[in-house]
Amino acid sequence: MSRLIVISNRVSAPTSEGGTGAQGGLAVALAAALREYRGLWFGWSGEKTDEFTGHIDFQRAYGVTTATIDLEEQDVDEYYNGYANRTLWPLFHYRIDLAEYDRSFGSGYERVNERFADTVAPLIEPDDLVWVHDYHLIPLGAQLRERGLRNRMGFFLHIPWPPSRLMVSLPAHERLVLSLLAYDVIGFQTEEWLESFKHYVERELGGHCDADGWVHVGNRSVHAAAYPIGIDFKEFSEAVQSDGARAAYERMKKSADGRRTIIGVDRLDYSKGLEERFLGYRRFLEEHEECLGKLFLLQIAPPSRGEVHTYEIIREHLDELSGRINGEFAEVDWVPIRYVNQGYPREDLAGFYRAAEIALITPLRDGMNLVAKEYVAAQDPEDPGVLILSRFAGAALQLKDAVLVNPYSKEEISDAIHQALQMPREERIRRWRSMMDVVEKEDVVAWRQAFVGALKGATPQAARAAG
Ligand code: ADQ
Repeated sequence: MSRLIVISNRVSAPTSEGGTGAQGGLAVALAAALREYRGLWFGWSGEKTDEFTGHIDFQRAYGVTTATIDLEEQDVDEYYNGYANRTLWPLFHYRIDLAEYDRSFGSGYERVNERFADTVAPLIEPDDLVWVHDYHLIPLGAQLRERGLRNRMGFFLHIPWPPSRLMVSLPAHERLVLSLLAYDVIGFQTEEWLESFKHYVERELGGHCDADGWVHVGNRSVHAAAYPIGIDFKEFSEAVQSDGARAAYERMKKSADGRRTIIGVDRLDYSKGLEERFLGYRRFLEEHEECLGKLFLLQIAPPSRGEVHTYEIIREHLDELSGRINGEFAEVDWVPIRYVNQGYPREDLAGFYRAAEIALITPLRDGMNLVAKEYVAAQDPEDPGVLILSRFAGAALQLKDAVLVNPYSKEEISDAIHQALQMPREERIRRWRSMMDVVEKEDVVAWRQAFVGALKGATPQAARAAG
């Protein structure tokens, strides 16, 4: 049987056999796949070294082998903080106003992808399936092919694919997209991002896309499809039933003291629409004086990517805005926003979700958004809460019974909160059941099986067959 080689920017070694503790569902799902296929997970250790040596640190934990390399400071600055997070991340989230095009970022990105290719290539055997993850490693497949690898290779993009009109603002965009065609399978979160990709291929590369999901450019043919990622439903359901979750639920209910809770959980990132969310919530408070003192917004937002300046700015803005709103509306015994900048174990999150009558998840653009699915999975079937979800999150295409909003509109956010507060129990149950059905069936296990299945089944590229 083929082994599975997973390659991603960062590697998350399992911390237990099946469950996760603080780990995310993706790490658990990939670990399960690696156990099944006796595979290897390769990536950056997160550590810096004075000089890149190509030394690989192998570790084995709970049936999974991980292999990590350290990167030089300049690599981290140009590849990770630079091209990945200051160029591609904003561009792919439609924020060309924030995207920085610096030549050194582009060359650092190429260099680190080559370093990945040089170090991982000798570990790959001819029958192995190779699965590369996310925007940090787009050219890796092409670089592995240059080193003679003929394996089946797939790439999955966790974030949106931007419209062609935005994509062309990236210097050397053709080169980047052409490098993707070295893979056999390219996966996107939703049909929407897939459509944007196909549009680019037809318009900018002169390729054509057939009805069976094949994209043809020159003599290359690649299978491109949508594989919406889900949560690890089984693991998360167990977390919901755990003692930890129950304690977190009690803690929240006690501190809410009869007030209704609106919850938001996001990495502190401009794509998550936190500022717009706070403004929408403020509009609600202005329009519904009768609700003052009777509800609060619990926003959990741990800082991310602290070395990137834009993230310092958004943090300052949110500190200021939440302070201003609290100053405007708070009473001696009530604050409207509880703004918490830290991460929590998954069991705690599960309890917090269950204790909240409303989830307000309003990214301006999001590949999928797993928090929305976790919220649904954590609800009490007899008395579920209401999910308010941005129509610009990939998850909105699956969770059609959420209250969908335009996250840029204060009025829509305000109206949605009002609607959620008034929603009769029968309607909440009906909406929740239909969403729960999707969250349960289209979970992370189904996602990886679909992707790996496609990778196994993809006919080898014409280019390789010819070579
Ligand atoms: P993210 O942008 O990180 O992921 P998301 O899908 O919401 O967004 O996943 C976040 C994960 O982190 C969730 O599992 C959540 O529980 C956890 N998390 C967030 N805040 C936390 C906190 N304070 N404490 C503990 N855990 C916290 C990227 C893309 C998404 C895509 C995923 C998976 O941007 O669109 O859904 O990858 O493909």
